[in-house]
Amino acid sequence: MSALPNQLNDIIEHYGPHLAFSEGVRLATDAEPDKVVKTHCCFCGQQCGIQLKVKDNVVIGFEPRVDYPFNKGMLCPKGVKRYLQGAHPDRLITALRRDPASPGGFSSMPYDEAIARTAAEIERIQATYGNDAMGVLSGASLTTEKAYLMGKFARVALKTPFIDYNGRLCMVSAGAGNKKAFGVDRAANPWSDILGAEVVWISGSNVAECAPITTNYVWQARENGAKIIVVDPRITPIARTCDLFLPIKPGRDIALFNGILHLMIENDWLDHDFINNWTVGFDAAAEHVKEWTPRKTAEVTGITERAIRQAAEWWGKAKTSFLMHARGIEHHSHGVQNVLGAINIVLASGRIGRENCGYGTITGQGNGQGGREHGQKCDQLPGMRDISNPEHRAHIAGIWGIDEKEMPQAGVDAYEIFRKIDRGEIKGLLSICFNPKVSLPDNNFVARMLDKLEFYVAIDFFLNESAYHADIVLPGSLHEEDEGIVTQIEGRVIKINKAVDPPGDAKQDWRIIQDIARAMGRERGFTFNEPREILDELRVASKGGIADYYGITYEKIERQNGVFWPCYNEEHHGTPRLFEPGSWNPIAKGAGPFYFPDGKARINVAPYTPPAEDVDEEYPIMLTTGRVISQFLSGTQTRRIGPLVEQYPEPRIEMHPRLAEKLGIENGDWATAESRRGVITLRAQVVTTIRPDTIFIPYHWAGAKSANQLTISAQDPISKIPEYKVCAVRVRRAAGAPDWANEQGELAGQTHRPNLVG
Ligand SMILES: Nc1nc2c(c(=O)[nH]1)N[C@H]1C(S)=C(S)[C@@H](COP(=O)(O)OP(=O)(O)OC[C@H]3O[C@@H](n4cnc5c(=O)[nH]c(N)nc54)[C@H](O)[C@@H]3O)O[C@H]1N2
Ligand SMILES: Nc1nc2c(c(=O)[nH]1)N[C@H]1C(S)=C(S)[C@@H](COP(=O)(O)OP(=O)(O)OC[C@H]3O[C@@H](n4cnc5c(=O)[nH]c(N)nc54)[C@H](O)[C@@H]3O)O[C@H]1N2
Ligand code: SF4
Ligand SMILES: [Mo]
Repeated sequence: MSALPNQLNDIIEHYGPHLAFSEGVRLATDAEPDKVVKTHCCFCGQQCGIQLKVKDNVVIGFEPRVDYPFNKGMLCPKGVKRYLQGAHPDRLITALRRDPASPGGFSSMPYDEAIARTAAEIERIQATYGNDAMGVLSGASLTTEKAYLMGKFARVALKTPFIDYNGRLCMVSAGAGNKKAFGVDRAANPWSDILGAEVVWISGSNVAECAPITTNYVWQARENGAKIIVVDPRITPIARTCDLFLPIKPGRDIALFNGILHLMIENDWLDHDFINNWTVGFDAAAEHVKEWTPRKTAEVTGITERAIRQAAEWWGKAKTSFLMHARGIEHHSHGVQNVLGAINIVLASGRIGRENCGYGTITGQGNGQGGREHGQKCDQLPGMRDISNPEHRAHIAGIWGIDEKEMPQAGVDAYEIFRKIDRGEIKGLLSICFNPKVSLPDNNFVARMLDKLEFYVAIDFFLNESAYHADIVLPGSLHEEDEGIVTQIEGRVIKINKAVDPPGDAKQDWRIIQDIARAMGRERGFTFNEPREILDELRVASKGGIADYYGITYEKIERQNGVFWPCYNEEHHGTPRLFEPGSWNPIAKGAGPFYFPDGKARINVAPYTPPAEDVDEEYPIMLTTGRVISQFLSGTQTRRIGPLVEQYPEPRIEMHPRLAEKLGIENGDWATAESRRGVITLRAQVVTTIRPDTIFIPYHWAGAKSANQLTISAQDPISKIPEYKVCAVRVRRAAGAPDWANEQGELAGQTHRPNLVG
């Protein structure tokens, strides 16, 4: 039943040039599949193994995949329903051009014409304003091959320094902190090390909703006797089953880590041998945390002194432990300092680089790890190389076949690209796998900037809210329509396998990028015939770098069920646990386990600074933002999957009963939250699981329902991550229902035509 591509030609002929989307298709989910393809989930960084059932070139369902060791057949609700995207009526199957006369604002156009127009516009902009007038925004849901290609495309084909990616909103504080402390940016351990830890410390992660399979590791550890410590302004589902909950005030985590280190020192809960042999900087940090007495820590963090002492004692006395954190401590204007504070208490304990002793930052996007290693970051070249390092530049220029002098220098972060549009410095934008209009802070500004562009081309499989501002939209590929590698939460490189062909005129993303290069006459270096060829170049490019993939092949991944990088050569099996005593890496060259010339880790002084925008009389309440289990990121994908929409149909403002009472708001009432940047009216969800001085809004919706109307564009000075996790707002009971409650359509942030099948 319902072979989507077979119907496409008929549909295209029938609807003619106004066709924007594919026709709805009912999935016969109980049909006998033609084949079952082993691959991974398209959503979060855990990359659960999954098998897709395929019939007539359509994914019609899934089966558990029990042979993959990370999730052993388990999936969360998103993984279970992901297959409903492919046959969704909104799936882009032709190129689109902006057409105000068309009811949807766009009409379809032949793919080749769209490519020619894109190439001509890029050439016009670069001829008029210079190469630097083009910007590129890329994404960490792309495979590593594509991420690599995007970095190369920007620097070699477009010759612009201005490429950055949506991991800028996600993993960069973790990455910068890890590089400062360890010299390398990857989870230090396989997750199996969680199971035998005596203490599991979780800061700023809603594990059960955002890294659902990790919950299972934490619970198994608990069954093995581990004590679980959770630090969050909200009693999240994982916090409900923990042994010690620290209800921190948003934006104060560094104070807590400094307070814990203070108590570790005071009670001599330290591993002196490890500190002396394998770290640098302890004394300065010890001096700095002297002032972070339990009393001062309690005052700043809002956590009781007793709870702080208890956490320090459990952590300090443990023989084995695992500390993990996610965006709750990283999405801050001092996100890097928070991460350094977390790493300091790990290094002081000496519990890293051994079985059951570890540390990991919880990766967000599907390829949040691989997507941040091979050059789509503004200051980076493949293999986690540095674009400002002459040797690194020469190595990569050699592989790309260009003169090193031709290679652009470092660009700017994704938000700064928008400021450059504002200043008239960037005139043209190509985005792929990024929805800045929903996901960037203070997004009314972002929307205005998208309109200010002379030319904007977006590549996606759905018309996301940013692409509504585009001149040309090119129909890219869904996860199951292409193959390639991604690197998941533990640092394990795995393989995405192709299950179906892209429908209609949709193309694999890497083909689209190469088509644009060819149309500009800049195809040199962009003539790959398959992802495997891109990987082969990437392997050589990464060789000798920190993220060394040289020994990783599709075959080895298949054979070993994944390969942990670094993997130096064909014989090497990869490196599941980093920093083991006696281990070798290309920076220390045997001097020690950490990625610095002396082989030692860095303990950094991590000073506390308050959030960029603290509360005051005018805006007395803290707003923090994040996720719910059934929705994913900007919601482009999950707001189109009916069963997920039903699970949590619209954003709500979470508030404590005491705050609600003070404001005269009851559960389910319309409430208005207002910051210095924007205002939003949503229903109140009155819950006892949040601090009374803080409200929480999930951010997966667009338009009038978008939390990012309120958030602040303050950024961490080192990582440039936006401060999504705290800004100041005021809240009141709304006079009535907001306009959006009566409107339909994407611009109101509604999900249109959710696919209710399945
Ligand atoms: N269901 C679902 N899963 C996802 C995603 C999704 O969109 N939906 N996205 C994926 C991606 S890209 C990412 S980055 C991850 C994110 O995964 P998480 O970081 O776990 O998710 P968030 O909801 O952003 O924030 C985590 C927690 O931080 C808390 N928090 C807020 N402010 C602070 C603070 O100042 N200090 C501390 N200690 N905690 C604070 C919030 O209350 C929240 O519970 O999830 C991944 N998985
Ligand atoms: N207020 C607030 N804002 C936040 C956050 C928060 O906690 N609070 N979290 C931030 C974080 S951690 C993140 S990661 C960002 C996410 O930021 P976004 O870039 O908005 O993330 P997505 O929703 O994944 O949008 C990516 C787009 O890529 C498309 N896409 C997915 N896979 C592919 C592919 O393989 N090929 C192509 N061509 N397109 C693809 C999707 O359809 C979607 O339209 O949001 C950030 N914004
Ligand atoms: S936990 Fe993440 S990877 Fe696993 S099924 Fe859910 S969304 Fe997919
Ligand atoms: Mo993320």
